Amino acid sequence: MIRDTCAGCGSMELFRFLELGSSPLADNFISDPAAVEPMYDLSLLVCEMCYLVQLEEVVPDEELFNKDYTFYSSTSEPIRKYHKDYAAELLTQFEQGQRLTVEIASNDGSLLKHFHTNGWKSLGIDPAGGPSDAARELGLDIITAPFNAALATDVRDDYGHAGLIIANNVLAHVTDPLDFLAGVERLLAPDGVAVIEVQNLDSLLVGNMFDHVYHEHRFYYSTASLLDMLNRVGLDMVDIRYTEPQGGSIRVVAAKNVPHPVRVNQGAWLQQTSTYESFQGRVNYVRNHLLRLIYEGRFRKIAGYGATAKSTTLLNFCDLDESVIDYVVDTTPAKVGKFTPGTHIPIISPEQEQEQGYPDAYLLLAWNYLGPILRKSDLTQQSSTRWIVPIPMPVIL
Ligand code: DWN
Repeated sequence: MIRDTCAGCGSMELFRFLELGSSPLADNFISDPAAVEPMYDLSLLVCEMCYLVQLEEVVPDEELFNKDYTFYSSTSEPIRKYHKDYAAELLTQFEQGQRLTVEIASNDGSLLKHFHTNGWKSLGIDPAGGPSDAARELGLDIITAPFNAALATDVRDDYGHAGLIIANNVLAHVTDPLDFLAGVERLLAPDGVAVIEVQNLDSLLVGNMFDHVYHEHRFYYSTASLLDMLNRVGLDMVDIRYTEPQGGSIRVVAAKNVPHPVRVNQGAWLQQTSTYESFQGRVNYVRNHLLRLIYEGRFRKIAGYGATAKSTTLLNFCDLDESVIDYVVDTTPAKVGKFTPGTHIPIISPEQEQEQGYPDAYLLLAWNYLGPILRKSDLTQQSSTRWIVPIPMPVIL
């Protein structure tokens, strides 16, 4: 579907400010490099009325989030730790007694399990079959379906209102955010709270994080555009904080009938088209500078570190395929033995890499974990291995 009206306000005043060309599905790691992969245009639009940023081409859910979907939260150590800390905060802050806690986009139960093991009445909702099955193996009650207002009615009728709804890193992934939020409002108890976390558009633009643009991420929110969407369905902000995941995220607590809603001075810069006009130029510079570092570095052997979804955008936009990158090393069993989408670079495990020897340089595809990875690598890699960090500005460490 090619978007020609804004998903937030319905305006047709859409300005295309980022073009990344044709790209495969970011999490579609393939088993056969000769397979024909579906490719889709990857372009970003900003609405010049409400400044909601959204993908121009929308790929259907059934192509993105099916049983072969390879992203399992629990396979990423930093995500596991983040979820444990996140759950501990909510368990303390929002005691529910026997009221229902619902996590929308519960994936493999990495976050929701902490509520279940603490005796909270909990329910997970996720469209991806594989991760849902993994969550059920933890004893979790899971509905395998995309969340929307219609499903919210069914859940409310079957389970009752929810005192706590958690929507972590999902509002960017839905096809109709207003319908999604209307469902949150419908399922939420009158005095309930919804905790919603999304990647921060502010960080994406300032940090040149163009690799965070891929077909799973249909929307990109600033504080102002997120608040606008909440208000359109009768929700308001009770609290807001800025968190680390994905290079910088926004976490809001939303509720109904908020007597003193929180307001944040977003800064006018995100409410003017000129801000977006300069982004393509910066992205092109990052690509050209990265290619200069790679080709002028005269590294005999370069490997990718972390087969991230975002690396699909980076590698395809920069034309970095198996002729330049020897392999990608990744700790995720479901990805090992497969190939990167569109660029067909083989993915190997750390154990396989140890057997075959380390590269002269790593292209750090999981740059959002720079700290933990460098600390860990000091323990395993030869000290002469260099690190090419692509975002926010390419640099060699
Ligand atoms: O929206 C999404 C974000 C939240 O998470 C999903 N669509 C998919 C996923 O995006 P991603 O793949 O870019 O997420 P990560 O967590 O940045 O991916 C990390 C990848 O790197 C994993 O495949 C694990 C791997 N890894 C590794 O091999 N060694 C990670 C670390 C920290 C490591 O030390």
